[in-house]
Amino acid sequence: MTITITAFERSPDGGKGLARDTRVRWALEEVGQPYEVRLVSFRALKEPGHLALHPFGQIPTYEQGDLGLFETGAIVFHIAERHAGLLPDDANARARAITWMFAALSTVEPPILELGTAKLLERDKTWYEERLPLVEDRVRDRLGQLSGRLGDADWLDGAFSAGDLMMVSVLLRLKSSGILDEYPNLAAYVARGEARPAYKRAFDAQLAVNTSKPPTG
Ligand code: GTB
Repeated sequence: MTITITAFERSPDGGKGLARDTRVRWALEEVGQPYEVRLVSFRALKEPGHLALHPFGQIPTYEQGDLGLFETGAIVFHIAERHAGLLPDDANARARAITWMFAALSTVEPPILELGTAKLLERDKTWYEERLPLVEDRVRDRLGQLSGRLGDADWLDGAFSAGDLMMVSVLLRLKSSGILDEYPNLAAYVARGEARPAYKRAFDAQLAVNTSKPPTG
């Protein structure tokens, strides 16, 4: 049965791969599953057709047969559970890999999103300059802890897993901030993720969408 995901018709990042369809594309590439992409405009995201699939009117979504999913955590977990390549066979190692997926989304991503929101939406506030270092330090707190845990390992827990896929995807958002480079082992970890052939295919696929001729109408 065909897998169809949704992505922005035009991502605001112009194809830097930061919109969350990239992590779903990456997971599908890692497990070797072909997929189709339905491109959605910002207007269509909030229309009933899309809201029936995604209650919050966002991308990405995942459809296969009569299954419809939203939330990248749930989507990547579903892909990893059904196809070999993203979760270890050993039950305890599998549970730990899933733990890292949750850690990426619940513990590491929130301060990174907060930093992005501050820079995007709060620059004109009188308190912006005062608040920004506090927000940056909350990101540094998490990166320091993560860096300590990763140490000089290639991946978070043995072989590359869905936990790494999610953690690298979350950290990629920091690349332009310079903060990631304060943690050389994390910068190298992200670079290892980006060097994976499956990531490159996913990145190129979203780039092609965002650099093609603008949609008409
Ligand atoms: N928790 C959800 C998940 O993990 O699936 C979050 C999904 C989400 O935030 N989707 C965003 C969306 O659809 C796109 S990825 N937003 C439209 C809306 O809410 O109306 C977030 C995103 C967008 C753009 C960039 N960028 O251009 O740099 C980066 C990330």
